[in-house]
Amino acid sequence: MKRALLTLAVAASAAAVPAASFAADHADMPAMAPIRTGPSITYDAPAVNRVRQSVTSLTQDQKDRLVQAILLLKATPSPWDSRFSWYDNFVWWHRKAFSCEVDQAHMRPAFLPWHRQFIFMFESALRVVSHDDTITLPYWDWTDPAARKVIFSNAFLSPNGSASHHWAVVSGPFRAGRWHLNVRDPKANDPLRTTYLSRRFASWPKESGLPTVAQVNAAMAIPNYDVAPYGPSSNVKTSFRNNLEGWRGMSGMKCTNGFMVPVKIKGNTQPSRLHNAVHLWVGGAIGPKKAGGGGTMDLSTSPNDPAFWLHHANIDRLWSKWETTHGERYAPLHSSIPGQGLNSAMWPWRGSGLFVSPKSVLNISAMGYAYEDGPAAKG
Ligand SMILES: [Cu+2]
Repeated sequence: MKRALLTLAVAASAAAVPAASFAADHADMPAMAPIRTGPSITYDAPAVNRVRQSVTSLTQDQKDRLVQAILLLKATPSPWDSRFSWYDNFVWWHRKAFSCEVDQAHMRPAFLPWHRQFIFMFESALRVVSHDDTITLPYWDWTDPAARKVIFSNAFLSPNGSASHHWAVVSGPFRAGRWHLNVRDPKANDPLRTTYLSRRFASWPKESGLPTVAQVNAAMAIPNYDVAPYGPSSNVKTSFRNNLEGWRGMSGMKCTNGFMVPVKIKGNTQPSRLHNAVHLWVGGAIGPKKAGGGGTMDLSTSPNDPAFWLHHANIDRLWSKWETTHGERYAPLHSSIPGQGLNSAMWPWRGSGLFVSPKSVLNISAMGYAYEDGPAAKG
């Protein structure tokens, strides 16, 4: 039965491959439908502090409750946008953040604050749908091989994709037939447009694998939050943000097929690092190479892979450790690019009834959460 469902999914995606224009690609979702004013849940500091744990310190019961909450969020309508489930609304925001008209969450200074708010709201949503205030997002310390084994197992977020099933994930809670990708990338980014989760670990030939302790330490030692030109070409020896985000050998960015993409310096073959390297390690190389051909974690819709949240919890943890060492510093103070200045409103939360700027998320203790290996949140 499982096999039959999977075959259907593969056949459907193969049938969808014939050429379509960019406009047709984007016709799957309205371009910029207004997001309705937010739900009656608040994201103020809760009475009970949230402590985010390493995946290696979770009990099986905690893992089970997190998985159940994720599945429930996937089945609950979004309070902001009637086109989506609550889970899929997050995937859509992440995809839209890459579009040329929004262009706020990646390759720029707001990368860290934008994702801090993004995963905080996701964590809040899990707690709301499950009526379980003990749920917090665990983090994935990629330098610990034991963490990887915990995450990618049938007992938690499902294993690697299957070579004999087009790298579809075929077992565990997020297997094909049970976990369906509704919001997908446009075909220009994702020629396969599969409706199942795909992973092919460590398969990009020129990438270097999961981050090392030395790479993490080198990023953490940089005292400047970010430096001009505040993009993917910011010097990784002096820009903490760009070092941690993981761009290497880029000259800038440009709008291609409606999405902002980095531009490589000619002849540069430096592998991605840290944040970017982890996305590429999980998703891997799957589809036709010339079109990009990435697995789920490689795409603008990467939150379709539930490992996304654990990966970004670790990015957020490293940023908060950096803040403990170097202070709550952010740059630039002002920017003509939307969402990038210290006090700029970030998309899309203003449309959801929330004013969120980089400054408003600099202090995780004020937001009401902490990491188990960091300073405790103020009560
Ligand atoms: Cu992202």
